Amino acid sequence: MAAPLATQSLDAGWQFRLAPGDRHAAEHPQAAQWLPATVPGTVQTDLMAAKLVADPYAGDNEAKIQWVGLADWQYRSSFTVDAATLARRHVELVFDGLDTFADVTLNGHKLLAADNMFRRWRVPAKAWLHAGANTLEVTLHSPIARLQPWLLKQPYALPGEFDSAFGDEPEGKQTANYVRKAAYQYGWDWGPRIVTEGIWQNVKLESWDTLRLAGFHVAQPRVDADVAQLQAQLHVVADAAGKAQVTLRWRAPDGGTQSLRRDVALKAGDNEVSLPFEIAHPQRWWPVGYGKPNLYDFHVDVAVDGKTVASADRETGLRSVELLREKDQWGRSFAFVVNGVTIFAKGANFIPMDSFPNRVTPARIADLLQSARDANMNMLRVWGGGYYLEDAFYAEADKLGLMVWQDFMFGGAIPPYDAAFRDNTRAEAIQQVDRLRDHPSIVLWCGNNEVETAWESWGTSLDFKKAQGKAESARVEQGMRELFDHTLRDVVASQSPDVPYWPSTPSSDYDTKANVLDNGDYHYWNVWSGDALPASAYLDVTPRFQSEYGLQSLPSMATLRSVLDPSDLAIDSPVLRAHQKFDKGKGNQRLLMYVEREYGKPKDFAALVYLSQVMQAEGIQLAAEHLRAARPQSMGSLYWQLDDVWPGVTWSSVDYYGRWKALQYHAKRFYAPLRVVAIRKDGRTQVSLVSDRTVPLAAELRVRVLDMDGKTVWEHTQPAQVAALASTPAGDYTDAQLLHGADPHRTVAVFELLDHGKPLSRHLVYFGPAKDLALPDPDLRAELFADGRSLTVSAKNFAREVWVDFGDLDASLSDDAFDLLPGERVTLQVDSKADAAALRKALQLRSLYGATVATP
Ligand code: BMA
Repeated sequence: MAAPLATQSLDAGWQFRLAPGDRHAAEHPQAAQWLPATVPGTVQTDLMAAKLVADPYAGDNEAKIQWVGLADWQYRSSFTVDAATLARRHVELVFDGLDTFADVTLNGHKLLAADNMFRRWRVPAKAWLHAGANTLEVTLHSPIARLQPWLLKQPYALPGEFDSAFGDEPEGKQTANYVRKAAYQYGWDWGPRIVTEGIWQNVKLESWDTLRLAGFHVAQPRVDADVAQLQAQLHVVADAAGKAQVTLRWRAPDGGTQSLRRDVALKAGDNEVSLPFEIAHPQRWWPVGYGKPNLYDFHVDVAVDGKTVASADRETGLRSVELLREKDQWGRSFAFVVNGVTIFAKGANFIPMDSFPNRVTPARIADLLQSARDANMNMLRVWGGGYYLEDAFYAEADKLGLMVWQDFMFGGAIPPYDAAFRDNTRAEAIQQVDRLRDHPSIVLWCGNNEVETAWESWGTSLDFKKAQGKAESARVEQGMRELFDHTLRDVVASQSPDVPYWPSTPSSDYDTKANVLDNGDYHYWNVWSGDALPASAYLDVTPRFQSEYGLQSLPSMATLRSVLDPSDLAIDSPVLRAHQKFDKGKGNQRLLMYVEREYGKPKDFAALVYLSQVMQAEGIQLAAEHLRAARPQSMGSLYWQLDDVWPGVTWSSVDYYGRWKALQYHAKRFYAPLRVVAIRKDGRTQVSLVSDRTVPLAAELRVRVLDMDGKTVWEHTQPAQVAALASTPAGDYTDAQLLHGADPHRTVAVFELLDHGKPLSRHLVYFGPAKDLALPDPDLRAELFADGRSLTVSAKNFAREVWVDFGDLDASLSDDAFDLLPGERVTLQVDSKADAAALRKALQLRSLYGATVATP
């Protein structure tokens, strides 16, 4: 009479209101009445839907939603249970995620007190259920209000991240350190403070009799070209001791199928069942650029007495991953090796795509990851101040061949050292690693973001050590060591031993202090933050792997207009300032400084938007190419940051709506598998041919020096051997050698990599900062083809950073933010819902010429 596990979704029919007695009822009486709730969801999004709070992304509304995260909320739902369900031996209530401090009662009986946003909760419910209507209630406590009275009584508060801008927490007394909840929601330097509460994942009732399949994993202890030695690992919870038959079937990427069957003996309770097997000549998963991202489909059935009672599916890719930590002439390396190939990691850091995780749809994820892939990235780092992402993210990364560096969720705050906090984190880590470990895209588990370096060097930690003394500081430090060097490392070693662990970013894995150039990974912030050095300072650092560095820019006018009134479109307007979180809103002045220092004074606000993106794109390009050219000393470039949490002024290259900034187009070129890099420093230009291809290429290098009006000063072509997986030096020129006496302000050097005459990659070099160049009027022209699907752009004279857009009409272009040599014409593909007439009307063209007031 064995029947399979039955699942009853409890996502429907929820209502919510302010918890009875909450002090916010006086000011928000409507929120004290029962309102429809969306599960999975948040209180904030439901209040928006009920029109009781305004969109916090618009104008300066962020301030007006703060009360929500300071209030306690109550959810309730009524659901029906039938007699058949109640007749099952086990009925369990499962919350895939509660945000965060939640008391759950079923028909008035207290079932659960949850305290970790990142955990799944499963509780036996049969004893409290009855046939017919049942009532489930969830009370959510404001995480700030819950912890603050306790924290204010403590001898100290641990060093935290960003102080609240809204006065709800005293400076330096941050509750966020003490709770397992997404840190960015407390406000970050690129996003608003919106402390969500709610039932943020699915709720269900699961009923079963003989056994439940609690886990299914395909471990890959050894994968190479000849063989994959695998282990199907099943976690079976059995009602009683007995026998079961396990059948494993799989479909290879080429469609071939295989299966194996095994009888197993189960004891009552938890059983770990392991089935070793091999696949000869596996069709391995490769990161993009190195082969196909092949995926196998695995399916398992567990049967009792010939009847299947539990099944599960896993899609996974077979690959080996190693973190290369070799001692060499530069110190100790940090490089990813996948299937034996040492890979230069090219990509960016990923932050949560929304303040409200429930608004992040698989379609938005797919679009964003496609943008990353289209920009020739091969790695994204899921930053530790957010949340462990939805399955769709990793599934999409698997499919696209994007590697994922996965942080555990610690954003930079110093964690408490008590054992209960550590146990809570361990439970979270086991669940999350178990959920994600079959994704071949995940190539690194990393303990935290910047906790090590925060403790070693941030002002707040240095002050803490002074104030609290040696003994207490040693206790705090030991707690972190325990958590990041042992607890999380051990979880990865037991749950995902095929993937490397790294305790923090940046780190040297405790060889030395964190954030050093010669060992481990490195975050470089002395450009933009720190001393606000010009982008040229990127050339002065050559770490083993640069996992963070960034420059801000404004998002497009269309994006700004979506949240700002026309009168707010000024760099110093209070509302634009509310959308700039760096240095308590002072970031807009920093941005202006970076633009003016390099390019001059923008002619108007629209020109500033454009110039800020050009500044960001050219600056990051310099750093990324410097790192690529420095291979193998450097083996990675992940700039800060790929995406946005809201329409704000930030370091992103793709904005909240998915619109590409100039940087994303530049990335597509500077991360291309074959790239000619020409870097000019102190009057010398060094040329490197960078290749991520696994085979060498016999090509040509053409050097042309052009007058900006079109005259060729000189030109030279030579054969060039582009070595595989390498950066090959290909020239070293003084300015005098390039210029041949030409005017440095009106001359540009063009370096091109040619394959049988066809340009594969091109790099321009200028002989001075942008603001000193005497750019000619390029006489730009654009013509849209009748079908509105392609566009030609041409320039009579040299044009730098040509930017084509269609105002508020959305259109993706095959290229943008490009240079045109004198007389050059390019054809771009246009993808838009708008028709040709509308596009033609909205078309705008700009370039550096005329963008500043100083240009003639
Ligand atoms: C880093 C990150 C983030 C931060 C970014 C920009 O150090 O780890 O915490 O948002 O810089 O300042």
